[in-house]
Amino acid sequence: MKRVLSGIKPSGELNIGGFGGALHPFVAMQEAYDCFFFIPDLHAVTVMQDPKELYRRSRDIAAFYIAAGIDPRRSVIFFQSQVAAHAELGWLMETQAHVGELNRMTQFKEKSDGKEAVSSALFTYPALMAADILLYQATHVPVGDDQKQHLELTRDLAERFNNRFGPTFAMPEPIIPTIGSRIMGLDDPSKKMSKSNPNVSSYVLMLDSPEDIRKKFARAVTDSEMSVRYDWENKPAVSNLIEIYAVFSGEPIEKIERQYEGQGYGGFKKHLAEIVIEKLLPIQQRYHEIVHSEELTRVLKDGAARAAEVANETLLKAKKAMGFVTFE
Ligand code: AQP
Repeated sequence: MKRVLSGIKPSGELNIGGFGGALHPFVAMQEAYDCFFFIPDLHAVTVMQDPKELYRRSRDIAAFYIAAGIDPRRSVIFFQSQVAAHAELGWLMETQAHVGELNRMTQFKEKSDGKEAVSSALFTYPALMAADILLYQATHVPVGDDQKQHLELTRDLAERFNNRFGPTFAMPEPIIPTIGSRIMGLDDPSKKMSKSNPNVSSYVLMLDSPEDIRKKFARAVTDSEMSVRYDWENKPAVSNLIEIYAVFSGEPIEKIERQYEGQGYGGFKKHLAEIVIEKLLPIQQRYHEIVHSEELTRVLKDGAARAAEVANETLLKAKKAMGFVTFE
């Protein structure tokens, strides 16, 4: 059985980067995999979160999962903090991870750079991420480009654990979407489009209005060549826009290049905005219908119970393998 586990942190407002690299591929994956999609709220608190905002954003992400097309009858949707096995196996995985390995994680370096007080949880985050994945015996993990290093560490920890204590965890493989795995900021194509970027023009939010989406694409940086050509090395800003176009239209890159050949950026950017608006409108509508609903609460309660059943079984296996006294 092929099984997927992945999630989107409720650490900010969801933008089209998270849609391209995560949500959009999640929906398609339901066809081929047994899927567990969680809201990694324990990961969100590795940096300071306002409690009210965390609460709102956590439900938001869950509502976006469903609004975008994740079907709760087929896939398990749940909050990480509601399945205690995550924190428990996270601790056990910390005992397997080396400080040197965690020190090499580029995301930690980026997120801690220049900060005075950095939580120890931000440093040990990859051990908890390993636990998230290994608890479900996930065979595949869809990740954006920036999460590849963390998944490599998960594989190393799984292998180390299995060698020390006997076969316990499945070895997860990454699935990196060919298109949309690295959507960059609209203001600066050298930086990932990120929830925590303070510059509002750097991203398009899933809930942005059509006017804001049009404005943001109109202002997006390009270059002076005036040709719609996909070439990340020499034309990163335009390549990023083409990539967003491809994710939202489902059209191949070459077709997009041909369609806009010999035309400047004006028309291309206008069409891009309309394509994004067209895709987002029904998702926004469904999101508003369910975000405060009892239906969403029911889905999440049911999801937590289904997830806990699988997770607790693996946790028990891991604890027994390590020599803990258990009475089951
Ligand atoms: N810009 C992006 N392009 C492609 N994929 C992306 N992902 C995030 N941003 C982009 C992918 O979405 C999955 C969930 O990411 P996450 O929200 O859990 O964490 P993140 O990567 O740390 O996202 P942000 O937006 O940068 O949040 P902050 O700023 O709070 O850390 C992952 O697979 C990610 O690769």
